[in-house]
Amino acid sequence: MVAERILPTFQPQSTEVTREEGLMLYEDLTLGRLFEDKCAEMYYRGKMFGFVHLYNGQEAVSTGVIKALRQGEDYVASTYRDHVHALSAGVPPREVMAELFGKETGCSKGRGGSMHLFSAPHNLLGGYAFVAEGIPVATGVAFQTKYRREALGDESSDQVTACFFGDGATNNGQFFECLNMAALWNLPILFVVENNKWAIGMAHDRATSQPEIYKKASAFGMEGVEVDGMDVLAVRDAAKEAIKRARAGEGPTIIEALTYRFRGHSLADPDELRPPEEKDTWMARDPIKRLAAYLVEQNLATQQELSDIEEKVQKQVDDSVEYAESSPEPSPEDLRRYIFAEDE
Ligand SMILES: Cc1ncc(C[n+]2csc(CCOP(=O)(O)OP(=O)(O)O)c2C)c(N)n1
Ligand SMILES: [Mg+2]
Repeated sequence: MVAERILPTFQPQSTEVTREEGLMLYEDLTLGRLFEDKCAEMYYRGKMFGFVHLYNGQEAVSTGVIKALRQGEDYVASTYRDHVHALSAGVPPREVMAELFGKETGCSKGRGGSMHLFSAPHNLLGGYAFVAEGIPVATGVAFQTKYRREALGDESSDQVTACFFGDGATNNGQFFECLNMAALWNLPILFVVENNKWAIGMAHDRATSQPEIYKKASAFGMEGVEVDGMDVLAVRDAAKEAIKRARAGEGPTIIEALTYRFRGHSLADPDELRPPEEKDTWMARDPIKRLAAYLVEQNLATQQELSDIEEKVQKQVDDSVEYAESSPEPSPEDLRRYIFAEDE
């Protein structure tokens, strides 16, 4: 078997983590995991329709990047694997679950479903079903921030956009076009590649001429970094650097986070193609267990405090299901509503 591409252990001493931050990160990671586990349960009980792509295993990327942003001010663009990005961005679990159930109270009014979570109040620019589809949208948003600041003289326009997508998306033309424009105009954007080694059943190394995606940045004169995507502190550290650079007008960054999904591509995927040894290697690197061990070892939290967080989050997730179940379906009279922006 080919050796796994794994980075040296990140040294958390190089970064500052307070107890408060550590607990906040732990809570967000746990919310992502328990929410997705509940989705699997609800999907198999027939409560959700269409494709549902879970994020288990990749939580450190969402938490590490989004929790380093200014919540509700900076922008987040996602993919079809979007539930956890939405949660990290602050969309209430109730609204996300209701959306997955196709209910009127969902963040996209039940019209979007799993792959199309959207929330204007949280600057969540959406989940996108087409691979790489969010990249030009995010690039446009980063452009408007810069345009407002430089052309319209709005000093308060200093938002940063974080654009998430997979390894498979980096073989799509939109990725290269947007890198070119983002570098050319020094846009305040983070291109966060979640390299989970697979695009459905296609192994990344078989699909691309240069598997180290962060190196593609150099062709555009852009910063590119690789980071251990199973370590939330490492991701947070890389994200903070890139955000600082973007906010200071010093341009975009590619962050290639090396990660792994613990479940199949979607809940309809029997997941028979990935080698068991590969799965074992990555599951042993669970980002949640890793942060828990660090917090306890550093005396930043006790095991009991972490269990209390899990219990609190589980209640929130259970509550989101009750909310979704008891919410109304969209009314047939509203079939044509929300197609245009003026339909608030
Ligand atoms: C433009 C386009 N081509 C093909 C597909 C079918 N498709 C859906 S997900 C996917 C794999 C994408 O893999 P990656 O970008 O690595 O993201 P991951 O699923 O691993 O998060 C493909 C090919 C699609 N949705 N859109
Ligand atoms: Mg992938």
